[in-house]
Amino acid sequence: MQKTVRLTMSQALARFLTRQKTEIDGRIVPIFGGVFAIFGHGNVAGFGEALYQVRDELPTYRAHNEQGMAHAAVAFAKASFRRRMMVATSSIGPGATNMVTAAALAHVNRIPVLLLPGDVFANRAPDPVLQQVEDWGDGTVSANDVFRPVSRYFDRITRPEQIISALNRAMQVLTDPAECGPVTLSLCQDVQAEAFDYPESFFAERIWHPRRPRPDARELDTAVALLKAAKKPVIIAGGGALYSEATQTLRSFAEKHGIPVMETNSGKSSLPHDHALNMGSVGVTGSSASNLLAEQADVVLAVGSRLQDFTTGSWALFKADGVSIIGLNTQAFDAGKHRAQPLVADAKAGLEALDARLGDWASPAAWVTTAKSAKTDWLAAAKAVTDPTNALPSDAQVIGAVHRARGSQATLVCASGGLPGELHKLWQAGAPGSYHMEYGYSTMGYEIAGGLGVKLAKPDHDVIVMLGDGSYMMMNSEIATSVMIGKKLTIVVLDNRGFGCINRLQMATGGANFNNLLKDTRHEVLPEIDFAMHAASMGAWSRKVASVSELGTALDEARSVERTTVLVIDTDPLISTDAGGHWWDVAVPEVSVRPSVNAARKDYEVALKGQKL
Ligand SMILES: Cc1ncc(C[n+]2csc(CCOP(=O)(O)OP(=O)(O)O)c2C)c(N)n1
Ligand SMILES: [Mg+2]
Repeated sequence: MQKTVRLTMSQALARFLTRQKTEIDGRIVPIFGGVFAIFGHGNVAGFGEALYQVRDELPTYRAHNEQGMAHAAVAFAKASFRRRMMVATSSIGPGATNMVTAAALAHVNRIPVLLLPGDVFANRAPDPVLQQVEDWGDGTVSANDVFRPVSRYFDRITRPEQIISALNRAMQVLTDPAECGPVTLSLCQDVQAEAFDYPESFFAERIWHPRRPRPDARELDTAVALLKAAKKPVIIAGGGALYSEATQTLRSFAEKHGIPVMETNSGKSSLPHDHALNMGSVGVTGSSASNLLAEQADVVLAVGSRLQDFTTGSWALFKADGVSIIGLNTQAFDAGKHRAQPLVADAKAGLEALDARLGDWASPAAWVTTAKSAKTDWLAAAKAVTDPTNALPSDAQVIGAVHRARGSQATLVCASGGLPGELHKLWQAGAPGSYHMEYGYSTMGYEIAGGLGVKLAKPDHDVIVMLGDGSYMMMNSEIATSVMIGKKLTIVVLDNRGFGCINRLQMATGGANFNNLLKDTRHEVLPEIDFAMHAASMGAWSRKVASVSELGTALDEARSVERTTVLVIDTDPLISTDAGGHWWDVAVPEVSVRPSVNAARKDYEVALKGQKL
């Protein structure tokens, strides 16, 4: 007879979560770093009560917004290179659907997170329960079905014993480098409280090791042949290079074979900024060095990259005739994008296999010389835009000031607005993971909540969050959580009084200045938002500074403050860095009554000719 233990579904779920482990640097640690929870009738009595029972082994944190807490959970996993992760649980209805944006973010960025929204009664007795969305054409639909397209695995738990198979599947998905992403288990309220005789073996400790798939022999042959024939090879390092912890391997591979490396926004910090072969950012927000080489490259080895439009310059960046792309990726979907030559494998294992077969082969010495001189030119251009100023600063000048004050050791967090492009070009990243950019979904409102998740993952690191006024207004409530749980963030708010980057995009596509900067909106009163006072009201130490030199002083002062600090600086909404960069496909109207739109359309049609389909 199998030994069993009688528990509610919620108690079994909570106990199961505490028994899942992983190994980091030879130490066995819980794979779940904790649970973010906001309770309502859909989870307080069931899963909430069960979380209380395990609170010493699996800490529960109360946040202020379900979207924010789920962002924090995703950021925790990203900062842990997907080796550890978190859980986010909500009530039904609005609490649940508040997490959908975070699910999409995790889905796009391939980051594991376990979402446990409450759901309607499986027995349907009280229908419609408060907050139930009713579908009169389909009795099986609830609001939580919106998680389906943004979950890698979705399940609805309508019987207590279902979690035995559902949690096994959830763990497989969460820990698989190719599949991983958000898992949503939608927990019917009545079922959370139902008891079942669970086999004791279900709660046995389980240690999950990340899988490192090795390349297929034929794919490896093809990739080796392409590289050996290359005269101008480049490597694009994406997020997968970091998640695979392939950075040391990447470094020696690049050095030995003479291949310049360029980084996507997600892969930045794969090599330290001052490594001779690190050409910096690539693509739309690329350095002049990377983009010069990418335009000439005959073989592009993309390591762990989704090859999104910002990386490929909307597929107009690689200009050489017959250029080949090798897609080294654990996920076949990414490896074969745009008819790339797939090399389906873990980044580290794939680079090792390539290295073993390439032997002493190296690219022509002239190619590396070209790369090094292109980098020297770029560094001069980057210095010019980040040097101090006494005028109303640009984003680049603020970036310069933050870097001078805190250096490459800090972990920088950002996601949206004009900053991701500027930081991608200009931030000088140090150790792997010291640059945390969410630029797959580029979600306004991610930065502060994400910073909290990063700090939970890396409590000893100096976590700096940079964001615009628009993103701050969209979501700032987790400042209060960071103060409450003693996880210090240094937050720098760049106030250009509006959606600066979209205003610039609007101008570049011939549009009128309309509905982006606050002054260009329909208003009776022009808002004068005091961000420093707002942040102080949530318990943060805050300062409004008048210049980049004052910002430097305030950042020094903020170092010794124990709680979250918020520094606010006014910036110029019209300036972004012209140096480097590449065309980005943003569709311009084919007909318009505005001459400036017609002119932009003409340029657009010319640019489209450079796009390789
Ligand atoms: C949730 C969300 N809504 C809309 C957008 C589109 N969008 C991208 S940047 C931006 C403006 C950001 O303003 P701010 O944070 O002040 O940064 P700035 O552009 O001024 O640098 C908008 C509306 C987005 N990325 N995310
Ligand atoms: Mg702004």
